[in-house]
Amino acid sequence: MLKKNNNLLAFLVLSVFLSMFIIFVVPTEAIVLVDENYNDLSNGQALPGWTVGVFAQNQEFKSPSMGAKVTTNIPFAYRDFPLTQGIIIVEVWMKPKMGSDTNNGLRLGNYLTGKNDAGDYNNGRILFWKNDQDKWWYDNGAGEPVFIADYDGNWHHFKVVYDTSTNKHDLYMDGSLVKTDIPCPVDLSAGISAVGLNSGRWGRYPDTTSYFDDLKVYTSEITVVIDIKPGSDPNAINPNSKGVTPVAILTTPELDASTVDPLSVKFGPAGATEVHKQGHIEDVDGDGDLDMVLHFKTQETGIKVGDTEACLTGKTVDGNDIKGCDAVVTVPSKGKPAPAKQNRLGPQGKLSTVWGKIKER
Ligand SMILES: [Ca+2]
Ligand SMILES: [Ca+2]
Ligand SMILES: [Ca+2]
Ligand SMILES: [Ca+2]
Repeated sequence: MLKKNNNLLAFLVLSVFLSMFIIFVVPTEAIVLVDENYNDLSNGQALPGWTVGVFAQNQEFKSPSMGAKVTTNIPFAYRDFPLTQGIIIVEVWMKPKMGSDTNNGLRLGNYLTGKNDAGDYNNGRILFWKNDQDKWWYDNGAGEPVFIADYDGNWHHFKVVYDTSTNKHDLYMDGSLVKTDIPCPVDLSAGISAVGLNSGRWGRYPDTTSYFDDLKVYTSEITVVIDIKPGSDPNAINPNSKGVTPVAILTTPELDASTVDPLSVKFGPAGATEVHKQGHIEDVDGDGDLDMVLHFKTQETGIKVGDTEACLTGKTVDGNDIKGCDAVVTVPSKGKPAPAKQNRLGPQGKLSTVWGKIKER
């Protein structure tokens, strides 16, 4: 009986873990800069790799059975990583202390101009926070707070998708987009090298206690497997056709195709968009999972006679960039595939894009 209960417990724990993993999976080929769940630390232990004011704790956690707490207001507690340019994604679960004595926010920055007297990076900025009125805010880039939501005292998931080439970021809360292209008042175009958290209002360290868990920092990269003209191989395309070309985005361990935003997808060198303004969800390759089929007007794709590959780009609903390519064989208007142009990639092409670039210190 005891063994049975243990098995049940293990199953429940595993189920909770897997459900979280599925919802907020890090793309497998991303460059991971920080990936911390604190599960293997001991209660009260100072977090390795951080400045002062953050500790492992077993009271509140999002992944079993340990989380972390931040107990410093000024300066923030910082976790450094290699200076990185490109698309940098930060994900974290946060559970701030309720009430008027606690602000709890997340800051990004770099070491390039050092730290101020208080110990915060000069070249850094708080991007969002819970304030002393128990409301969530983000900075509009001009130093003005913009209301996101009331704070209910529960755990919330935040995701920042920062593009150092534009110095803007997209912000997501609990998987929903809050705002795209939020400018940053400090210039982080040279790269980001630190994430910081704070908790409190009045004091320097130590101040009040807020909780966090499952902190991840990584660069954007999702490999998408697409199948141009599903079921056909080679993928013969007549660039002069007035018809449509179907393209399937296949579900893989790295991607649930149903999470792709069909309106964000562009196909071919000219970036054709979906004819029906929607994705069609079906198991197009018969492997038991649901894929997304999109249709593009062939003449809008920009595919030219002689092209041997066509690519698709887009975004998932929670903001990750996707890209995938597949082989094509163009046919002249009269009909047959041009000879000797084999589809060397087979029916399903594969290509990934690395957005991040790591600089050595
Ligand atoms: Ca944890
Ligand atoms: Ca095909
Ligand atoms: Ca599949
Ligand atoms: Ca499938």
